[in-house]
Amino acid sequence: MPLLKREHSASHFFGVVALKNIIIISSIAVALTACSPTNEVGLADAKRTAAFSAQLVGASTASLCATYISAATSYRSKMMVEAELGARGVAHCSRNHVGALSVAQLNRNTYSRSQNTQVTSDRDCGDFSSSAQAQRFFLAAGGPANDPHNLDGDGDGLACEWGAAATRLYRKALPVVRRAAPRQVSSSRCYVGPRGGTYTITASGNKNYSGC
Ligand SMILES: [Ca+2]
Ligand SMILES: [Ca+2]
Repeated sequence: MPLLKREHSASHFFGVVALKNIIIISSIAVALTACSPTNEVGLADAKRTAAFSAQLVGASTASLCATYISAATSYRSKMMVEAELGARGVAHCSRNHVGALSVAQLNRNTYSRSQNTQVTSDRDCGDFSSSAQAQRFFLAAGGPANDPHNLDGDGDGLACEWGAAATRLYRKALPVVRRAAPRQVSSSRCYVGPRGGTYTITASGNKNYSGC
């Protein structure tokens, strides 16, 4: 039985499986200790990162979101989860906007990667069905510190066109700002009626004879 499953229709069973997924993914996510995008990735960490990336593909969206919003998840892991969520077109997890982390990286860092290692099976942007998938692969292969497949030519830490795609996803999740209808405000000003009585005007426009 695989460790990770996609979402199931039976709600109780789904709940149990989702909880297992969250625990498994979260444990790997926390284990990835490279919390800064500028950290070099060691060999052991590279293996854990590759394993984590493989787990993400089979994980349910619910467990991905739980890992994405967890305070215990490292920054690097969140970037990978964000890419997987983006590949699925998920715009938000609870109140967290998917794409926000990647958008925050735009125009922030430039990676020179002068010591890139050569790979035998080179991948290009056109080999992926989406820039989000390219981004997850890029991170799993050592990005953003290393880019052996040369998927991030401008060196901003975002593979292929993921920066633009993440921006569109992020904006899609932003709430629509609606202009509130003008509210009638009650007045505390006292008016004097024709027979000498005093009154104020309520919010609904009626006279309030006990308002003064
Ligand atoms: Ca390439
Ligand atoms: Ca880039």
